[in-house]
Amino acid sequence: MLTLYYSPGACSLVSHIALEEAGADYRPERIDLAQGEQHGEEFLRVNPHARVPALVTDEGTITENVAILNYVGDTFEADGSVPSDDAFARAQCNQLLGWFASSVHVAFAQMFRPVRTSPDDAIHAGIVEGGRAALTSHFNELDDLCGPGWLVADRFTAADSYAAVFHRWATRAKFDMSVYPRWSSLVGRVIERPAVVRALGQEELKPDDFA
Ligand SMILES: N[C@@H](CCC(=O)N[C@@H](CS)C(=O)NCC(=O)O)C(=O)O
Repeated sequence: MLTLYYSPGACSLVSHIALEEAGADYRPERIDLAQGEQHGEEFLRVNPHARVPALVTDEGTITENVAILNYVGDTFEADGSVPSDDAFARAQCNQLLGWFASSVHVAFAQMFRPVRTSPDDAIHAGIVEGGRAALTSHFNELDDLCGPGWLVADRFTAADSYAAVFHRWATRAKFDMSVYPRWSSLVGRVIERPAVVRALGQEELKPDDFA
């Protein structure tokens, strides 16, 4: 039995969708980030980095979305995670996940939480502005990568659901999403998948949030 620690709408939604796509037997365990539950003793025993997602398996705990998604891909060989049957598709997917986790996600954090870059309030506006500028460049690149199908080898992978999570965050951060029609249409295809609808339901999120 697996346990997924997640927070509604956080990057953990990507792992949540992967488990639903795989038909895995797992228990979703909600962590309230706004209430600081990630810093509580109980959760720090699960993930000392105080972050979701974390996946508890019979063999031990896996943290970091990219590691969880590779584990789910290898274990279940289903759509929605990382391809396990094609070395090039696997590399393409991990290439996108690596970029998303190490650059795009980090630019969102810079914009949402400038205090983590510097405790000096006086320079927060500049840090936020830098995050927004980096995101604008990432978004343009992402929109260019989107075609009529999926991001990787015409199969639904975690790269597509990660792109949908970013789309929701960007919408909430009041970016003008009308300038990213290809990315928006990819998100439309992601959110109509039955497994995605189930994961959103468990997190009490509405598909409209992604529009
Ligand atoms: N590198 C980690 C980042 C995980 C992460 O930053 N998760 C956020 C939610 S999207 C979190 O738990 N934030 C809690 C906090 O910042 O206190 C991964 O890719 O899994």
